[in-house]
Parts: sequence; structure tokens; C-alpha cells
Amino acid sequence: MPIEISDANRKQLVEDAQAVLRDNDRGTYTVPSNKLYPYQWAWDSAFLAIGWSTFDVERAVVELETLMSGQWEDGRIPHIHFWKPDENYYPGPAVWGHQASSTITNPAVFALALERVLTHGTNGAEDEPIDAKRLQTLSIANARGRVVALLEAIERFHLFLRRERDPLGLNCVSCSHPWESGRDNCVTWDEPMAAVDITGVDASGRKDKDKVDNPEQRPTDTAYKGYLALVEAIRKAEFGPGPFAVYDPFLTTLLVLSEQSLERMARAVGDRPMADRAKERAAKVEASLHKHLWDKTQNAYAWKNAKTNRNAVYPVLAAYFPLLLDPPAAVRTTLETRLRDEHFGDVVDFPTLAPSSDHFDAVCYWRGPQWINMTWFFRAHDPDRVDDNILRLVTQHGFSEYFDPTSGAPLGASNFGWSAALTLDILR
Ligand code: 2M8
Repeated sequence: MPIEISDANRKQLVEDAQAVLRDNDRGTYTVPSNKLYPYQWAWDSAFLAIGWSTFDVERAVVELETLMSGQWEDGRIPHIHFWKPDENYYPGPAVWGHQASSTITNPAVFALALERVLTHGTNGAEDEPIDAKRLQTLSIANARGRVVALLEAIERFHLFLRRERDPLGLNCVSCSHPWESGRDNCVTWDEPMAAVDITGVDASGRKDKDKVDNPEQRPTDTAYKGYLALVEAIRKAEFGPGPFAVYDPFLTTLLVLSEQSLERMARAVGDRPMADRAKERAAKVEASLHKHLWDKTQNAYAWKNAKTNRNAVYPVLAAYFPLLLDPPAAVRTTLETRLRDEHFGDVVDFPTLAPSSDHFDAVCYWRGPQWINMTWFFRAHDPDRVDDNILRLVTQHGFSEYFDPTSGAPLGASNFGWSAALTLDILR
């Protein structure tokens, strides 16, 4: 039975979600959680901007502008901006070897977010592409100039990914650290991380484990040693990619979707050359995803370790993101069937790892729990199911960071930014 929410409860939910954003607001950026993550995180801010735009479009645009103001010369958008020193998070600037920001990046979701902000800011329907006429109704000062500046920054970032995250020239996206993918301790990284030397690495500075109800909800110390070893290797490589490079169908899909968004927005602001460039890149990356990361023998999209050239497939939700594009018909059928069989549950759908996997862990971070941002993407595929799942979780358990997919129980931080922000998007 789909969840039914009365008008009064709906109104309350909107007020509660807006309150989370206000609580986590630091003026020009929003932290994911006051308790666990006291800085600006890149892909969190993209989702947060979407949330803000449902009730304050100016604030939404400022969120993205702050994010882009810390973009590096090479186009990189760091995954964390350390705008104000804060002792409550580890690793901080001293470990990264960079005062202003971390030195790695995050999934390409910024064009998608900006497009959604513009849709909300111009009162557009969900599926109505943004165009020049509608853009004129965006009620912020100097709207066109500000949108153009954001588009240019986003294009520089897309070019950074093409230049710095494609070591084998496959036209797909790899990541140089599990944190770049946002899916920190996902099983897709177990094998490549096992090759990272963690001898002598000290993870005792961790602050995260004490901030959750049960440390088992967080990655292990061994995993953290690996993350810190890579941070150090990247620092030694003068912030070049370091020793870890794994092609990821999830990151590659997000780049295609973002290039498609960039194309539509570039057309709306009248920049045809940018729109044409984005269109060409989107087509090229999508064709390469289906060609290079679809593993015919294993009948699934694969993670390709660029260091060993080995493909590996995993029963993770991230493997189904190509469904949001235009895969060959037979591939689509295979994926749809498997998604239904392995990721639709009795209590909660869209766990990050199939419960049938030997590695499934119902409470440990990215190794099974349901994450609202991951689920939200599947609105393009199955909106009723997604909305029902998310609204059920947040009405019953609050805006938690993640949820136990076997019970719906809340995990990690409470009052978590993107959980509230994407609920606002759905309720709009
Ligand atoms: C988590 O990652 C950070 C490291 O970047 C951490 O665990 O300290 C992930 O869930 C990531 O996807 C998210 O962006 C970040 C902040 O919410 O937390």
C-alpha cells in the first residue's frame, strides 16, 4: 500500500525539512551535518542547493556559487572546502597538505543540481526543459550572468574529469580515491584497496566513530588506513591522481547526465558552442560506457581497475545507474529484472548492496544501507516507488543519513542535509 500523508503532515514534513537546512546553514554554504561533517562537501551541496531552491532560490544559487568559488585552476571541484577551521573532523587540512580544501573531487552532479534549481526557481514542471523564455523569470539579481558563470565552472570541471580521471583514454570516468565516488566503503573498492600499502598508517585520529550510536555503522580502521594512505600518496604526487584508478559506471553515468543538463542550460542561455560541446561529450561518454564498462561475459556493468586492467562486477545499486541513460534494449531488460529481484525488499527498496550478497551488512555505511540520494536518482526510472520509499522512511524515522534496509531503522547522523533537501524536492 502506498504511503498516504495528510495535508497537515505534509506541511509539517516540509517545515521540518526546511528547518534541517536552516540548522546546517553556515550563511553561504550548508554543512551535511553539524555533528559529523562540519565543512562544505561538494556533492552534498549540490543536493542541498536543490532543497534550498524549493523555498529560497537565491540561497540555492549562493550554495553553488560558494562551491565553485573554491574550484581549482585545473577545474577540479574539491570534495571538501575547509572554509572555517574545525577540529571536529578528521582528516583536516594538515593531513591533506592543503589549507583551503581536500585535494580530490566528487561525482559530477553539479549541472544536474543547477538545472533542478532553475526548474524550481522558474516554477517549471518536472519534465519541462529549461529554455530562454523561462530563464527570464528566474527571480534573482543578475540571473543570466550568474547562471552563465556557473555553467562555465561546471564545464571546466567536466573537462578536468576527462583530462585527469581517464588514465586509459576510455572516455569513461575513474576515481582516484573511494571518497571521490561518495560511496566510501562500498564493496567495489575492496579489491583495489587491498593493494594499497597501509603499513605504518595511523588512523587513531578518527573522530567519526564516537559520533554515531554504534561504531559498526562506520567504515573499519583498516579501510580508514587505506583512505589516509591514498591521501598521502596524492599529496606526494603533488595532487595528481596517485596510485588508485578504478573506472566506475556510476561516476560515468553521472557525467553523461550532467553533460546532458549542461547542454540544455547552455542552450537556454544562448551559448550554442557550449551546448554543442556538451552534447558531443555526452554522446561520446555514453557510447564508451556501454562499450568499455559493459562486461559481456559477466552480463553486468563492471568496475575496471586501470592499474590491472581487470573488470569486476558487484551486486551494488551503483551498477544500475546506466538504466538512467539509454543502454541497448537487451541490457535494459537484464538490468531491470535484476534490479527488481535483488534490490526491491519487503521493508525498504534500493539498498546500496543486494541483501543476497555475502558482503551485505545492514548497518555498515555504504555496504548495504539505503541512502536517500542514491534512491532519489531512480525517480527518473520509477518515480512512484522512489517517492513512496523515501517518504515512508523520513516520516517514520526522520532525516537520517542512511537507513537499515531490513527494518528502516535510522543510522549515522540525524538531521542530515541531503535527506531533508531531497525530501523537499519530492514534496514540491
Ligand atoms: C561521507 O564521506 C566522508 C568523506 O568524504 C566521511 O565519511 O567522512 C560519504 O557518505 C560521502 O558521500 C558524503 O559526501 C560525506 C558527507 O556527507 O560523508
